[in-house]
Amino acid sequence: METPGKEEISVEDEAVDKTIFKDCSNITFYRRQKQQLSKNNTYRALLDTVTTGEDSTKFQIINEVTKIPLLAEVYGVERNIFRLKINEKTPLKPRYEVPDVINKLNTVRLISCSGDTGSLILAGGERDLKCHIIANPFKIELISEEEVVISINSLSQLYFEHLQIPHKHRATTEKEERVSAGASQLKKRIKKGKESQEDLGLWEEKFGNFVDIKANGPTSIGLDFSLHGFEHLYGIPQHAESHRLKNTKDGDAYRLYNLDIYGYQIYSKTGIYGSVPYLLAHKLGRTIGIFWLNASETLVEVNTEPAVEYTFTQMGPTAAKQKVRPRTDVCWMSESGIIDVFLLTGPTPSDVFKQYSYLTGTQAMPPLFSLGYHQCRWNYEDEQDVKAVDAGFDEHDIPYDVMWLDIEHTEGKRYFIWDKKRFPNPKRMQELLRNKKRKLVVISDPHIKVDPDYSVYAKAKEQGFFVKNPEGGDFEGICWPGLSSYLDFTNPKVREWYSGLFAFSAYQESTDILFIWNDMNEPSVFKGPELTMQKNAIHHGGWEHRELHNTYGFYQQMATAEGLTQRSEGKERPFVLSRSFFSGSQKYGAVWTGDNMAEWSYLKISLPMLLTLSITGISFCGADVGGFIGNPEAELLVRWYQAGAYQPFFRGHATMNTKRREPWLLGEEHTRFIREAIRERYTLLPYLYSLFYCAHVASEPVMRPLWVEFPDELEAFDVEDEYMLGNALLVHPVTEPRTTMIDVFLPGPNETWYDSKTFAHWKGGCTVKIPVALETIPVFQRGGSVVPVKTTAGKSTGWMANSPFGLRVALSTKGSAMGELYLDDGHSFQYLHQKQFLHRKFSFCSSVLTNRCADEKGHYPSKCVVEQILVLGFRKKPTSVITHSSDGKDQPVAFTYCARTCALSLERLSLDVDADWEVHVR
Ligand code: NBV
Repeated sequence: METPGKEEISVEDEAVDKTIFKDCSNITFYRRQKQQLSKNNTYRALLDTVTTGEDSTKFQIINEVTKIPLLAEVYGVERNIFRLKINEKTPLKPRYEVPDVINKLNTVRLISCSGDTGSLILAGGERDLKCHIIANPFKIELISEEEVVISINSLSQLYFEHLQIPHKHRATTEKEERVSAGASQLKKRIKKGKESQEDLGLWEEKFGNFVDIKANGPTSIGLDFSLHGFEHLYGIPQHAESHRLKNTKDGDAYRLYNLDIYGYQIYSKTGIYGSVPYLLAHKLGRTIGIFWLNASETLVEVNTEPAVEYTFTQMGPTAAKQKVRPRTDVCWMSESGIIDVFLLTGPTPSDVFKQYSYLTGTQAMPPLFSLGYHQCRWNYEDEQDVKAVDAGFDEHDIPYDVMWLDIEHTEGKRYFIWDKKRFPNPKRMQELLRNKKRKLVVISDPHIKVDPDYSVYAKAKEQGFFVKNPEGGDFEGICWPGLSSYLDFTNPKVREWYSGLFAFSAYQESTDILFIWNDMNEPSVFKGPELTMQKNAIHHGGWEHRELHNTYGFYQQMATAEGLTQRSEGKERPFVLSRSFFSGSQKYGAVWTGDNMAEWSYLKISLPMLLTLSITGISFCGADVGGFIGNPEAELLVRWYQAGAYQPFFRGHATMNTKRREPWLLGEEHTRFIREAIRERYTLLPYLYSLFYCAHVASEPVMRPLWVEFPDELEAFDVEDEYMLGNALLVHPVTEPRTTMIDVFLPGPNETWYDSKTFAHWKGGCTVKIPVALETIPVFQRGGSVVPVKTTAGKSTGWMANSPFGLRVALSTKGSAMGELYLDDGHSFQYLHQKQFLHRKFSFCSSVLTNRCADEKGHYPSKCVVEQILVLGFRKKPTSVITHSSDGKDQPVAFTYCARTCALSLERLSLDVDADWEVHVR
């Protein structure tokens, strides 16, 4: 088998070799900042340089030691967002500013009201928001309703390494002298601290056998933010860590550096696969966000000072008490670029979600099939294997939508070219799947085999489309195909060309049921430093890889999604799964949490990992069900399917050399439980699809931590072993072996919660003990909600288009409930361009359930009917139930009522889902 890379990195079922990856002590820009900042590091704002333009207010700030000025710009951005940019006033050459991530923004003119001498107040936005700039020492305070919410640089951690001319080319200028005065101070300090200049990596940095030669010298930046009253912070994926950010005081900072870490360690702050440099902070009454727009290696320190209460006894006969609010200090440090930071002022979680998606876009509306179950393995060996696995699902009556092919489907890891020995007739295989109304996803990695006879390589080479090495030749590294070059997706021309490779005419034997998976796009380079690309490789525009490393995968997914859209002339929605990601990746498809292990602890950590992705804009996320590495015991596999069934992206996957584990291979009983979990997923699809629509148009995450739905409830702020799917379902996956009882926290003292299977109900605001068997998935419906479902699961989503709906109505304490259904063709952009969609609203009030239009703009004729209605929490047995249609016809319907569970059930109804009607319960 032609996979030279595999022997070279260890693909054993063992965890990470730590010597390959850095921790903070090996990161020189971090060490430099720590050393320098421990000394006097004051900046002063020169308020006499203030100029106010249409878009922004500009002023200079000066370092008191080096006297080199920086230029600060403050922007008011629509939706109560502030943006602060700090760059060198006169850099030797432009510094990297992240392109292609931020949408076109409307700025809001800030009005300057004079502060006291030595300060300036800028006001703007719709609410009472002010930006207070204090000159000496330089500090900015963001004030809302007379209260300081965030202060910037109050800990004097502003740090800026100015571009310098390399020593060999130097002719000293005045500015140069000042820069070198700063540098020589640093050198003196280095000497004192017994660290050599080399160790601080100014122009060169060593790690293991790797040397990073820095043509631009040291370029790092940093800034601190104090969040007043906040002790709960979340965000900055991707780490295999708790949902709530931890203090980093005694350990490593959170690292944002996209890396391929096979079997990554859990409860670690090391960076894996993707980065979203954005965090949210929440306290009672307010949620805010900080988005640090930088694509170079980034570190984030978090330090919470808890609330304290001082008692002064010496002040008089009665003791005086003073409360000091908690505060969390966050320090962002990046290796390169400029300071470009957005402050999202909330005040509610949902405002912050909207503010962030205004900047970076919302979740793409996925094609419906992609919310079904995906069956993957490295690898399904050949066409026969695919056929057999596909048939296995039908034999065992388990729905599934998508078959996946990993790297072995290609000819020698030449993406876009089929291995004809294994897959002699890819079209025939796709036809088989199409006839079953199923899809195929194949992998396409960013490395391209160095082989002049491989047309993708030859064409890219000819056009200069590969990332370059510092000497000007094509960068070459080892990956699956052996020696490979890497497409430079940062170049728009490369993206355009790459997109074209997905055209049906270009991609031989591809059809419209084939979709794409981008893997290894951190990028993964087997013999590279930390298994990635050297930082001094050169991209389009002459930019070093270090400047944009964290966006490499983002660009590949962008180009792939564009390619899939274009091949249908803009008509069909793409589906692209990417391992690497950045802010804004949500616009291009789904992501997953990479190479996890088949262990209970990895099932458990998948919840906080997915919650963190979800609140940072990436709703379409999942973890490999079963765990990628190793062989899950049957119980773990069942539990993982049960959890995955209630998560946005639901794919079973396993690495090479693991035992086959298709859902029917672990004995009849386990097969039954997995079948039930997958079937439950399929019945829930109307609700899930509606949630994705809501993520797409209204920026609400699909999977939500409890604090998002219950922002006023302190007990909810730390919960990460359960979550809300939309606003109606609370899911508490079982993540421990041999569990017979679990504690479920049911939030909201004014809420009622219903067990979705037994219909037992509880008042919220307490923790309840729930007995669980292996078939139990603890899911609770919130009183006051209506969840639209399908009454049966089909073989795949394609078979369910016209199948009947059911409504699960769970009454609030007031006896009411509400819910929505979104429906469209499930695959095209007609919902957008032609408004071909149906958006209905169901409400139950005063014993009447109504179906009404929620958005008059949409039209989509549906043949579907609502066949079943279940009302939970209906206190007394009705005497009659009558349906009332819009043409005035009344019809009595049969019902059953269970007095023990207070469940009213209406069956065999035939109410058009797209029409107005009422159901009267008397
Ligand atoms: O393409 C092979 C695998 C893939 O199955 C997995 O999902 C990715 O995360 N890929 C990594 C490369 C090899 C990992 C050892």
